[in-house]
Amino acid sequence: MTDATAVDRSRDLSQPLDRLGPDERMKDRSDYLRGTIATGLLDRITGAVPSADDVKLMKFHGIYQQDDRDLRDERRRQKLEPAYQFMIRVRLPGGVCTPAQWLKLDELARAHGGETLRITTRQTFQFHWVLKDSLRPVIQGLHETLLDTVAACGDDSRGVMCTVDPQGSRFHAEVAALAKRVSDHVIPKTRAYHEIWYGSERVAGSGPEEPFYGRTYMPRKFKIGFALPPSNDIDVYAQDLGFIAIGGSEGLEGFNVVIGGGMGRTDQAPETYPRLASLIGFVPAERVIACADAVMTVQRDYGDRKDRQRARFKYTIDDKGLDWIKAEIERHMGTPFAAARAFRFTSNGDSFGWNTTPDGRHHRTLVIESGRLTLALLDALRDVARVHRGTFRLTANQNLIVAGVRTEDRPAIDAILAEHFPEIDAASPVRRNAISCVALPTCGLAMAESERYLPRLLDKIETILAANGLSDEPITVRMSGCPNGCSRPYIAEIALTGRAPGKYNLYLGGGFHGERLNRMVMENAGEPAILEALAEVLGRYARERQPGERFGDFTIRAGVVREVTEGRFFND
Ligand code: SRM
Ligand code: SF4
Repeated sequence: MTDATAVDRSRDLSQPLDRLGPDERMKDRSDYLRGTIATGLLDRITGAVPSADDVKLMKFHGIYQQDDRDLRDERRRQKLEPAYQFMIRVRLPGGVCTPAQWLKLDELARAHGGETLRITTRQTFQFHWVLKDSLRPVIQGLHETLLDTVAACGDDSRGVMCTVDPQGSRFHAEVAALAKRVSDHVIPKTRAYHEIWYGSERVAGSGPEEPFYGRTYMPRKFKIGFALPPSNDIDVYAQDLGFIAIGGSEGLEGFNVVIGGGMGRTDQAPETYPRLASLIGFVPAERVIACADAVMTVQRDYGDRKDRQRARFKYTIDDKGLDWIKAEIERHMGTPFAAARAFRFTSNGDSFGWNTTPDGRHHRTLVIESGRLTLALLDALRDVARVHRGTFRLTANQNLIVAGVRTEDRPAIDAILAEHFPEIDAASPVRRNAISCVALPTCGLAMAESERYLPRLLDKIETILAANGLSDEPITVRMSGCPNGCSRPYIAEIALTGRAPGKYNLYLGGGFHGERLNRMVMENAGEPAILEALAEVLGRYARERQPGERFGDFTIRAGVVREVTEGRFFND
């Protein structure tokens, strides 16, 4: 495949200061993300990074400063500073790592990360509970196995996703390799990361330090994902830029392109809303990088640089108009999009248990509740990693595939899992299709519990399903601890987003394969009211559904919720 990069990446991209809000000006003066991070790390007086600007800049390096919210009140009473610690997010395009990398991640999590790892909804690992002094050891440890955290967060293109299950499509390997290439292509080029975390010397370079991003990077985070029909496991309509693989008899032909997806919204702020990505056309496979460049250029140059609440690409598209944006992308790409090709998604979930691909390799998908790798799971998976000769693949539903297993290795892996986790396959369909974000106690934005609460709520939902003969129904349930929607709740059939401790907004009517937004049916509700509402509508579903009808589709046909026909909705 030839690299057809159509966009001029060499011009100086610094933005006029009068166009910039406070965060933009901070990026502009950050010396390409260096700030004063290196000196702040040496400060022994506080467990935090002392400069507020550095806290923001560290996100571009994949690091979030947090504090243990369970301890906040007590520490305040004791007049102590908050229990500062850091979250570190690994860059893992397409969610694939080797057993050697797994063993290093495991070792670092045990030594510095509270003996736990977290699989995220964008197919990577997060360390939590990392103390300031451990930041460099973790990042240098990752480097030993060629892993890093560059641009895992921040106003850049982060975490390129790719359908993870190799069994669904014969183009899987090709598309996964392309996703990796796009990820490598779009990461920032500044050497700040190497200097701060690896201790490299600063050397004067020739040419601009950040040829694409300039000094102010993107206006906001930018998310790219590759989906391989019939699986929409990565929720391509939630991406700023999504590529939907289209194959023909000759092989991979190219990709339908969707733009402007996003979940985040703010309560009581109707100018913010979730939006499904819009389909704008088709590009041949060899134009994918040129297309990504062109789309990112348009958002870089026209995205809102004053109001961060309205700076995501979805708002740029709605403010400028989809046709205008598409024409502008085509202008930068140098070629028009072809007409979109036909495709069909059937699910955005994972397929569990053992599956075998035509190459004779076996793939075992494990349910990992909320993606939380507890110490017991780490123990089991460390044993698996010691005998495994394939890869580990993280799914966008926070599950794990032990992939590419040779026939002769299967019994050993089965034996390890049976010994540590005899019930690892026992999760009900609704549990297998459930996602919850991290929320409390680490997330600074959480308004309510999510990861720690969803399992208990699911127990009760399972009881309702069983009472209605629906135990085998794979209904999607997603919970987020605040409206930001890190579990992609606004496309689930049942969704809960936190408003206050114990209080959630309830949404119904999303599409089973992530193709339709849901709508809010209850606001600020507690568990009894939520369960009562679910019991009623699930009861109706059991009695009135048509053969094969999905729960989300039923809620619309039955008039429980009004269908969201556009790609976005204002909370009404
Ligand atoms: Fe997220 C912010 C966790 C996927 C939308 N997200 C955060 C922060 C970093 C809180 C913060 O800014 O201080 C959370 C850290 C919690 C913690 O303690 O770990 C956080 N987001 C997560 C993860 C770990 C959730 C999970 O349980 O897996 C996911 C990490 C993904 C990754 O590996 O990169 C995660 N976040 C998402 C997704 C889903 C996706 O991208 O497919 C979304 C919705 C899609 C989207 O971007 O629109 C999402 N996160 C947000 C937002 C709202 C953005 C917006 O446009 O309004 C925020 C808040 C913000 O950016 O201001 C946020
Ligand atoms: Fe935190 Fe809200 Fe994201 Fe949950 S949805 S991880 S509470 S920002």
